[in-house]
Amino acid sequence: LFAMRRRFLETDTKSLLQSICDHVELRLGRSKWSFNKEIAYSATALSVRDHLIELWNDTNAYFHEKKPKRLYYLSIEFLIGRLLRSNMLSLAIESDYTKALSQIGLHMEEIAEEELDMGLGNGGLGRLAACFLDSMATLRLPAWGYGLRYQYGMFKQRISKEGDQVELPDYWLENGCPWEIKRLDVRYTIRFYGYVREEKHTRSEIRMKKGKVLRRRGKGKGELLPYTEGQSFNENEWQLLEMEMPEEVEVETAPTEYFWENTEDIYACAYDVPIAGYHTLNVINLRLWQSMPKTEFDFNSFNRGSYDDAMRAKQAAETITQVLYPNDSFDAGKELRLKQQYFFVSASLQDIMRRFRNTGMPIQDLHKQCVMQCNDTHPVLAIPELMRILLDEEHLTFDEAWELTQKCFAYTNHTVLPEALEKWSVDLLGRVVPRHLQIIYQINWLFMESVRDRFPDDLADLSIIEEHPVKAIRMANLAIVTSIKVNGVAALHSQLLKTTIFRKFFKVFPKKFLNVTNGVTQRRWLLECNTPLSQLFTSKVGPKWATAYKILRQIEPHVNDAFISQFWDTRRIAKERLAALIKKETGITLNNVDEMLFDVQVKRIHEYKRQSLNIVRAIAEYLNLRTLTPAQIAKKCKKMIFFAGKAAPGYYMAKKTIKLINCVANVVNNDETIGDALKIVFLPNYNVSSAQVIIPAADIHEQISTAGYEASGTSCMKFCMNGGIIIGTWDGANIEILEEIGAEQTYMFGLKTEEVEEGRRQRHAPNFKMDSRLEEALLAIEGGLFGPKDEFMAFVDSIRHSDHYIVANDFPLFMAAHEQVEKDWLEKNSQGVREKWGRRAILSSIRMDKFSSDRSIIDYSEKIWKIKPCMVPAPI
Ligand code: DL6
Repeated sequence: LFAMRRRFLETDTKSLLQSICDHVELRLGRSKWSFNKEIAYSATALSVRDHLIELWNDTNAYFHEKKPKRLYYLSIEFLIGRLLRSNMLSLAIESDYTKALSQIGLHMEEIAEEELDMGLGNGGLGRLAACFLDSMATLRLPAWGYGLRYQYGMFKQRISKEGDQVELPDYWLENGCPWEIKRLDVRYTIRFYGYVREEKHTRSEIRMKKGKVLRRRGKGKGELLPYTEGQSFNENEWQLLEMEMPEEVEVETAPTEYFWENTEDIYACAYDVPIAGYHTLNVINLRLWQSMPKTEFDFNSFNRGSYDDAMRAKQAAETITQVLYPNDSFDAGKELRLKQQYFFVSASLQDIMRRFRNTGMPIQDLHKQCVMQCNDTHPVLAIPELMRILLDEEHLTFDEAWELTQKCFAYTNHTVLPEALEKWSVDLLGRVVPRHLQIIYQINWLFMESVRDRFPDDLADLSIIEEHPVKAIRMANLAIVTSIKVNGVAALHSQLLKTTIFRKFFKVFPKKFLNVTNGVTQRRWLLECNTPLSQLFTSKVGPKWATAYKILRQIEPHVNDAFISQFWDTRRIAKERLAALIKKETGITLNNVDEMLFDVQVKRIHEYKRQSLNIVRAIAEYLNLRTLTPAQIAKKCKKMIFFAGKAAPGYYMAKKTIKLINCVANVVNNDETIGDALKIVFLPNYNVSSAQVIIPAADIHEQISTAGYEASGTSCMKFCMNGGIIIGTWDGANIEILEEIGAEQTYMFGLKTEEVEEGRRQRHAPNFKMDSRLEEALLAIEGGLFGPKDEFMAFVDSIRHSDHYIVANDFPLFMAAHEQVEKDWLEKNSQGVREKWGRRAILSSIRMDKFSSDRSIIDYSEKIWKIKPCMVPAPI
């Protein structure tokens, strides 16, 4: 069908050139006779977008007609990266455009480099969301993504001369974004603050009611007095009677109505980004919301000449989606962050409800038409927002609304770190969205009633409201109570949810919890980022693995010497590409990359991810090299230890770790006595685009978090797909990767999750002996070898004293694993080829089918969303 549809697209060179030049001239207003690469990129992207829009419209129309149950993926972050090449690959038009551009002297690779990353996410869950959209479109699922259009994405990271991280704003819209379509016709009012006015609908009625009265005996006989239970009276004077008496009562004529009033209102405006499925006609939508003022400015102030005042409200409205919060754990108490979250869910739900109402189906069928997946707790205000809509707009009773809402949401947890579990103070939430606070209280009351008898001892932990130290709403509790299903993102993580942070909920809802192991799209993370390796694979088993990863397993019988040599050729290309990037960004030269082991750790800088362990290991290796003779050094394995990643701007220890890495690199790279035996590189500004260059070049990759702390990890999957050998702890998805690719393809080390507590105890026992190489590394830092020791005191202390992440326990095991790595790297066959290593790298890659996001999305669809593909047919 795709091939059929392709015939309708004009992709001959002449048409493509015409289209590009038209965009240069008519859309971008430049001369088609002379334009720079930036304009060439924009025009090419707009031309590709023309193809997309056609398919995107067809897809939307088809979904509208067929009315399938739809999945809405709610994520406050989407870390998309670049789109030009991935869209061209999906539409199978890359070679056509490459040819067309070459006719006017332009190289596709250079043009593609002009694209600024769409960096609307921090890392983990945002990049996962982007991979998931790719798979949803490719699997032809009736799904949409909803997110925020931050004007400033993830900050740009620079490294100062002193080695510190410097954060610069990322204005990714600098040259406009050709992929998005501004939808002037789609906008909603979003309300904040104000108060809730209750309107009770009652009338007074006189009703006869049986009651007790006192009637006087004797003198004044017959006088009546009301009697209250237990009241004493003189029985000689009064007689107690039961009789029918009139009573004035308030009768409810209609349910109480709640009016959220005196609110501050702004608009949410939609920007749509078409997401192409791979070789299919389905193109789905990512709808991003941007905040706008409802009135451009305050005329009264303007007329009075107070221009600042006139603009204030406009600026306040625009601030909401101005900038992405650069934290991957929770931003406690930030009012603007709460407003972002509510803005996001309110706009998305209004849009979803409008679409649902257009189907004409009764509101009771809402769950048959839509299911919403909350990517972490950031979108969980969608729950009280849907309740508000059902109660205050659809006029359902609370019970009806609650029953329906519980059928519409599912929740994914991405971390067991307690500091990342969102809580909003009742004060703040009640001020920003007062109606929602009322609803949350009522939900909690119903929930508490339902568990009070069965779990009397657990009520305080189960409650959605936390009482101490301040009254706060626990967003994860609200999500779990409401959701159809709650999932973790790797087998170990899902198990830990049930046994640690959510164990009380697991007792209440044992069937709600399940695992869906993460995955990544092989289209971006192999096909697009590693053309030589992809072509090698395709040459053996054809191209279908791009949508059916399992096919790559058929390569196994072809893995002979010749194939392994070809694999190393692809690796050399990737390493040269990375070496060129390193040279450009840091000035560091890497020689003879073929011989050099590329040892890579890229991810957010975080104590639990233990870049600390890796840098003290690098120092230990350096100190050892300094004790060797030149002849001994010449025999050693040459290696580059490579780091990249951003630290949250307020995360002191993470920023010190970056500084230490840079300072160590500076000393090591300039030490002529060790020659090329060791290079240390910190590449600034890690993002999706640089990841696409780094990942294919890694010989080994470090996945070394403290066991039990990394929910899943996804870079481990991308590296393995590209034939990188994993060195890792028994954590997150590492464990499942080992099960799939075989232990021989991995270097696993370190304490297991269940050993960590005991490890900590031993670590702090008086007889704990720190490994002498670690001791020397710490002494070298303290002695000022890498710069003023005061700079790194906190870093050293964290390992010497608290060592919460058990660096000292795992250090000797890590060193031993690396000794084995070096030994294996030096092993070559009689033809001088790293045959064994090459075989292991290839097996790693071709056995990774479980970690394709296609598998993850199929799991979600079948186990949680209960949605089916809705494939757009070819035009007749
Ligand atoms: O599930 C995606 C990704 C996991 O692979 C990582 O292990 C996990 O750290 C990351 N978490 C986040 C932020 N967590 N919170 N909140 O991105 O999710």
